[in-house]
Amino acid sequence: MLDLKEAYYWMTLIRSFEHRAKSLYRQGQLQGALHLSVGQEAVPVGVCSVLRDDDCVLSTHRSHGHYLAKTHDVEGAIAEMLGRATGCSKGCGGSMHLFNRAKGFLGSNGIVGGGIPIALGAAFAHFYQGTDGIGCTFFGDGAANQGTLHETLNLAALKKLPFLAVCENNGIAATTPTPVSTSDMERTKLAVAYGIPAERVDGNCVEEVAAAAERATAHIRQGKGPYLLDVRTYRVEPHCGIIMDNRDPEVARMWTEEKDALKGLRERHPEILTSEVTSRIEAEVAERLESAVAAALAAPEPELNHFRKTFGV
Ligand SMILES: Cc1ncc(C[n+]2csc(CCOP(=O)(O)OP(=O)(O)O)c2C)c(N)n1
Repeated sequence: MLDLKEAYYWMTLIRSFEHRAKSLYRQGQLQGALHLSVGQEAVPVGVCSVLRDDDCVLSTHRSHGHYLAKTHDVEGAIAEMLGRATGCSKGCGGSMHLFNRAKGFLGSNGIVGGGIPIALGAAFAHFYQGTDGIGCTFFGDGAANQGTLHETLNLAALKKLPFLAVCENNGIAATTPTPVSTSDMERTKLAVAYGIPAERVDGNCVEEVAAAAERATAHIRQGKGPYLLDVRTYRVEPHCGIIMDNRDPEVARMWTEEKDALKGLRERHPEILTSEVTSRIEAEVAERLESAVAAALAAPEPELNHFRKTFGV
């Protein structure tokens, strides 16, 4: 059963984290590419609410929300993005290379579709070890056109592997709207082709995402094989900080105002998420985030020796 206050906390934290990362980027404190997931917070929070530490998650280039929802490691994430030795990848990875083995986060990935077969490997590991753990991958609708997804779904179905595929279907890949690149928007059909059960989910409703993820993980943990979720959502920010697109302003307004995930959650549960409760959560989030940023900025950069040992140079 989804804890609504907990879900509100993490969705608020992810959104604030993204806004803070954007301001650090603009100040020149944060190096490299920055892919923000503002608007999509309900997807990782809903899915990860039913995952355990021993379940493995593989992510994408747009990974901050996935990392935070799976690990709750705010401090390690911001330090990593600021290139500090205290970061979750020791400051050597940055935004697209977050990693936390203890919490089952086996990496962000700058290669579109790159995390999908790695999650299959994690599913194989659980299968061989005889556990009821899961290999889960998030991927975009653009990545769903990569051959790697089809190869992975085939093998996962063939071997009945504990594999959960979560398509974050935000309707656009970089600046290309999905209908321009994709013959059929209905991603559940990809799974049906391999005999894998699949559901289409409202990705801006965290309760719906969590309920679908609960059905999926129950199926997988019973040894019945893989499951796919086609989660419909909307990316509010441009693809990579600066790359603008020509999306319909009316559609953008609908998603950001009417269908906003945080606003919807508040409105559906006014008796639990009272203004007192949400204000307290927002204050706690702001305080935690600012102290994480301050600690990261005060932390040392990785030593050159560490790079030498890691990369052999
Ligand atoms: C194999 C590969 N091809 C192209 C790119 C360039 N690229 C980076 S993000 C992106 C769009 C991905 O879209 P989608 O999978 O829908 O994810 P979203 O950005 O919407 O989260 C592209 C084409 C890449 N990083 N890797």
